[in-house]
Amino acid sequence: MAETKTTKATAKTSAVKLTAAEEALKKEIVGKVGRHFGKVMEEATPHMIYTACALTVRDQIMEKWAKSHRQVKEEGSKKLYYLSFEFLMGRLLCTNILNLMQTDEYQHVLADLGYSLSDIAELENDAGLGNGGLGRLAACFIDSLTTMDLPAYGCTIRYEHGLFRQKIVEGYQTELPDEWLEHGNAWEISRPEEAVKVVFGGQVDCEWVDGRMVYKYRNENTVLAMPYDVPLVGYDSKIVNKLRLWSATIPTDVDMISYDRGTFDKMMEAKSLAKQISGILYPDDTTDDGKKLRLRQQYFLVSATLQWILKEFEERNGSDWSKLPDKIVIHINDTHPTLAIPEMMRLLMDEKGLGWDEAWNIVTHVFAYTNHTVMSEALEKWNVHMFREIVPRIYMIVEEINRRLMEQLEAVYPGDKGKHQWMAVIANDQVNMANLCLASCFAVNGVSKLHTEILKDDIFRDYYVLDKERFHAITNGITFRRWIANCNPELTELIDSKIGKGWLKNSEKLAELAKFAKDKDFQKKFDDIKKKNKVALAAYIKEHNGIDVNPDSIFDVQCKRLHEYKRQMMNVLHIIAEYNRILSDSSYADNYYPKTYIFGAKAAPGYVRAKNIIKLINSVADIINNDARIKDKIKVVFIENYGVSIAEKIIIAADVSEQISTAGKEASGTGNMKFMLNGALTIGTLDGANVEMLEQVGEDNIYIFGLKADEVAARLKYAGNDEVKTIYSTNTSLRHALEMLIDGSIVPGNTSIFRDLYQTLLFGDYGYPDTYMVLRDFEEYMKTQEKISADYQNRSKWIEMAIMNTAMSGFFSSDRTIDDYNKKIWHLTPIK
Ligand code: 26V
Repeated sequence: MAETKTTKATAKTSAVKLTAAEEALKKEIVGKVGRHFGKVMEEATPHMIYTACALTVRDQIMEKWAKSHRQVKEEGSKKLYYLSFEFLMGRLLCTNILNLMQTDEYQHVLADLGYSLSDIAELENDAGLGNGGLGRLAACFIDSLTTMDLPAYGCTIRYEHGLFRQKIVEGYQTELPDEWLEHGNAWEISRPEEAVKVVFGGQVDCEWVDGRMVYKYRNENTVLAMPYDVPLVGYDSKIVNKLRLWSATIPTDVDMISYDRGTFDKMMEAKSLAKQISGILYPDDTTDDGKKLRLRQQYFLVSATLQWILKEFEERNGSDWSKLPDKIVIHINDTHPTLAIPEMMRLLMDEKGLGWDEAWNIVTHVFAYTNHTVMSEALEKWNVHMFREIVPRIYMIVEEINRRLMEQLEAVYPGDKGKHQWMAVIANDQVNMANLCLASCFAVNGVSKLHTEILKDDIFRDYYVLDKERFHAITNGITFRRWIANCNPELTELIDSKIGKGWLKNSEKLAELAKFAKDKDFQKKFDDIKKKNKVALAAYIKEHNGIDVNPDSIFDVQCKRLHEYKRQMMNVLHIIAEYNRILSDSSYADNYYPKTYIFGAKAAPGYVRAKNIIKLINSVADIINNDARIKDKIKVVFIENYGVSIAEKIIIAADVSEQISTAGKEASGTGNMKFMLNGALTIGTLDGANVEMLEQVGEDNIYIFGLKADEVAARLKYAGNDEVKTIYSTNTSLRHALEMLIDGSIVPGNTSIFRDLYQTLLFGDYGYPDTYMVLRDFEEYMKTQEKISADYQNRSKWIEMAIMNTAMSGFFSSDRTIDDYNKKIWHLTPIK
């Protein structure tokens, strides 16, 4: 539910005289309220006003759409299909209005009607169809593709419930369903005429018919994939692209009346299957049923999308399938949509009549794959028996892909069974999805320089050695339209006033801001905006957490998924250590500059330890925030239900951005870029895109600490317990903080609640302690934090550094990322 559901219309305060165009827009909005809801303005609820506004925006997009559609067709443009299980779009009203360049108009008209655009926009539920970085990246990409006039479609599932809504109850995360569709979705258009059938399970019989193998299904289950299209406009651009959301339902070509009992039961089964398939994002996969559901979701998305892609191609280009790689490119966003590869083989062979070699030659020139994580638990593998049960025909194809791959590997590495197994698509009774991508895609990429090096040197090394050319390093980016123009309009205006407006589309131009970094007048304006954003966040915290925070304190923020490798744990241990020192060392206390530590994080529902870390953060917050001896010098705040919209409020108010993952583990990070763009200083390890942030901004403007990726790897290979033992015995403040986890001082009297956290740091899960180097990096982290506190007090210097961060963040625009993908992989042409 949107956070400010209770928002009432604000009084008619800031009305200005409307222009003729604005009067026309006002009439449109009033007309929509009447026609859509049968209400006059006086009776309309703010929700109705929101929907009316959204519909006027949609009308404008639809007009552009028809034209853009015609043009793409006439130009015969190559198209990108970006397949992703996650699209974390957030709210669309303000970004669409911004992209249509009509923010002022809507603001004026709504003010005239007695509302504020920002209040109305808050009523939209976030489209939270994603979990983390990979999903938000997909959303940034589609904005950049559209802004750059490149023809592209995002494809995903229209989950009835997106990622769970997080509610903190007594410090613990609880998960509630995300009801994002409760008021409908004003942006989508259903396309029942384009629905397709997707077939699961059953048995497959092979028959020779007219000299050709035909595959027939028995006892299969069929669901209908219903598409919903969300048209998307770019910033000041011509093309209209779309996000296609597939929803599962039951086929309608069945005659309910004549159903006998068996058929009826089967239909009810299909109905329940359909409901589950587009029910929720990431069902719990700790059970077999959960795993099966995920696999069905994967096949559902790719089968529906591929049928649509081939139909579109055929309508435009006829059935010369060899032209497919010239006309389309399909991007696989992490391994979740990998079944698209065998599904295309199936469609080309079984439905279009191509032979294996012909089909394989096409398929291996159409798909590109991005890896987004090196964490082994996220590298998908499916049990062969389950796979065969859910998608029997696809399994036959995967088996054949593997058989041919093994023949090739035997030719290259004769007798090297170990290597064959490691590279196999099917091994140890499992289907290895990353290897299926590596065996089939014409391009493979990592999402930062360091991450790509790790793919090449380590996890995908054997495939890299065989064909180096197809590996690319493409550093992630963020769309500046959402992550500064939309969420930080005052800073955007200030930048415009200095360097003109072009930088929102031509991000390298931001560097021109560097020459104002020392300018006192500019510094003051820059800092005033940060302060205003901090005051607004403090008000949000007061309203939602009931905690008073001091806007003059350092806002130190760590907002991201909760995972041990991201090391929220190190941050908390450091807070405990600071707290202890304030209590025990009066000169430290007197000189301590006030800090507000802000966290936001969702933990995967089955990740018990991550959820325990959330409880720890909240418990530490309770202790410190309520300890009068601390005199409000430290405040700890956990912001509930972190997602795109709340991120927009937090990031613009941050002074310090925590990017402290264990080096080598964070593929890129994109939050880091959002903070940098909005003038926060990073405290971070040499991990993911932090490495490139350092390159851009220079070492004087970023706080780097900790072990490097190769040092971490060396420790994970060889080191024993000695290092950890030494740290434990010599670093007293760390030891004291660790002991507090188990001595009952954090949740008074409870000595067991955080024992697992203590245990894993000091002794490890398999006898190997401190897997994520929390203890090894602690000392340097603490010293770096001390330096930050000192530097922050030199206001002019700090603001200069903050400005330099904004100025040097141009490289991290997703427009640059998309340009890289396009030059290296996709080769699309902008529409004329
Ligand atoms: C993790 C989980 C855990 C909970 C259950 C569902 C689920 C599904 C997928 C994953 C893998 C996470 C993939 C991901 O989001 N990776 C992030 O991708 C970003 C964009 O490239 C990158 O900046 C981040 O470093 C990387 O963690």
